[in-house]
Amino acid sequence: MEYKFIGVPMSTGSPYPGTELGCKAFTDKDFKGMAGGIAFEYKETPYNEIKGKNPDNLKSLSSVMSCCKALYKDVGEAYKNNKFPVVIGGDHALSIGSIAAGYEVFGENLCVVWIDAHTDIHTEISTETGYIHGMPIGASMGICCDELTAGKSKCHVKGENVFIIGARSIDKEEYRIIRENNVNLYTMEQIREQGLESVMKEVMDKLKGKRVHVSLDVDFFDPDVFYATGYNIENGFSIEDAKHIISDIYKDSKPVIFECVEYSPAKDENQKDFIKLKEIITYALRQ
Ligand SMILES: [Mn+2]
Repeated sequence: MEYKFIGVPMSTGSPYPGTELGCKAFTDKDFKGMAGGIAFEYKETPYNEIKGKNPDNLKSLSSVMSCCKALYKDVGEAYKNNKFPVVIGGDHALSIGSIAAGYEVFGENLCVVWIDAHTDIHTEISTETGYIHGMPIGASMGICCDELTAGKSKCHVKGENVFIIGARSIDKEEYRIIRENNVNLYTMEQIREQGLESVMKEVMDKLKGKRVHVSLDVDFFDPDVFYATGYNIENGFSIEDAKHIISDIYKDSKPVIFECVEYSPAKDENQKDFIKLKEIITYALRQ
């Protein structure tokens, strides 16, 4: 299957500018290298700043959602043309658009694996900051307001089909939402205690044969391993850990998209982390 790389130059879903340049770090040569001989195309989803007042609990709503709607179309086109979408952010709010596209094609069969230091499961009511990059899982489960809908209709990925791996910065309200919706949460503490291998065995028992939206936020990594992201969270994971997770997912389930978000080139000295980012994407595409 051919690849469709999709860049999303958006950072206003988050309070940290810089990730809008993440996808712009890639040249045609980089895409060629990651695709490894398989045909590909590159498309940049348009992001436009839309002026005007937005609610405090949904900051930059119009700009973020117009970009998510455009991404929904771009990912939808990839599915229609039988291409495998590889989405490069941008901030994590973009997943509202990409998950909506997958949900339209795969419906209730779609599962989401969220490899992230955060659970991103807020709603417009529970949010403490008002930034939409904390809400993509909430929006994809259909528990947020209609304004956070990117597709033709509201997305309703069931909590039991959502797997959050590596979270270590979780708000109290998020714990409540996770509990009430039976979301599968594997925190950093649990992974350290139980071991990644055993956690992944549990995850894959439930994911076997399922269609999976794979979304990797680079804040999953320890700041010593990968520093170039909007906001660093201590006690993170290694590149090998991410590879372990990806390899298990690709072995026993059917990924329908690979997404990598929150890379911030301005914080990346000598493109040290960019090389790791390419290494991870290449690893996923070689499985
Ligand atoms: Mn995230």
